[in-house]
Amino acid sequence: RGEVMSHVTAHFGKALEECREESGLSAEVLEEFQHFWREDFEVVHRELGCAIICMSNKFSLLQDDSRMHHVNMHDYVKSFPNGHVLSEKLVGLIHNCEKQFDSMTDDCERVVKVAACFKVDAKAAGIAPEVAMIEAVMEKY
Ligand code: BOM
Repeated sequence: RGEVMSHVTAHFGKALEECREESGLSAEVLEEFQHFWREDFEVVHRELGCAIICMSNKFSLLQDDSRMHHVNMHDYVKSFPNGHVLSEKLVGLIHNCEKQFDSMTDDCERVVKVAACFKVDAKAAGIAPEVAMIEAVMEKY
C-alpha cells in the first residue's frame, strides 16, 4: 500500500542533487533520496533537514516560515497516480508532526525532526513505500 508514496518519493527525490551543495548533505549520509525509507536509515542529520527545505521549495510545498503549504502539498500529492487516496492523509500526518516540534527555532533542525516523525507515522499508517517500489518507478520521472 506504499504504492502512491513510492511515486511521490521518486519525484521529490529528483531534487536532491540540486540541493546538495546548499544543504551540505553529503553522499556518505544519504546517497539517494529513496534510502530515506530504509529501515536502517536514521533521520537525524541537520543537513537532511536543510536539504528537505531546499527540495520542498523547488515545488512550492512550504510557506515562508518553512512550514508545509497545505494546499500546495495537497495538489502535489494529488498529481500522482491514485494521489487523491493519499493527499489528505499525508497532509494530516505531516501537520501533526509539525505541531510536535513547533517551538524549535532552527528551521533545518525542526524539519529533520518533522521528517523523522513523518517516517515513523507513515510506516504505522501503512503508507510508507518499500525502497524497491520506489526504484521501480524512478524511471517515470
Ligand atoms: O514543516 C516542514 C514540512 C516538511 C515536509 C516534508 C516532510 C517529509 C520529508 C521526507 C520524506 C519525503 C518523502 C516524500 C515526499 C513528501 C512530500
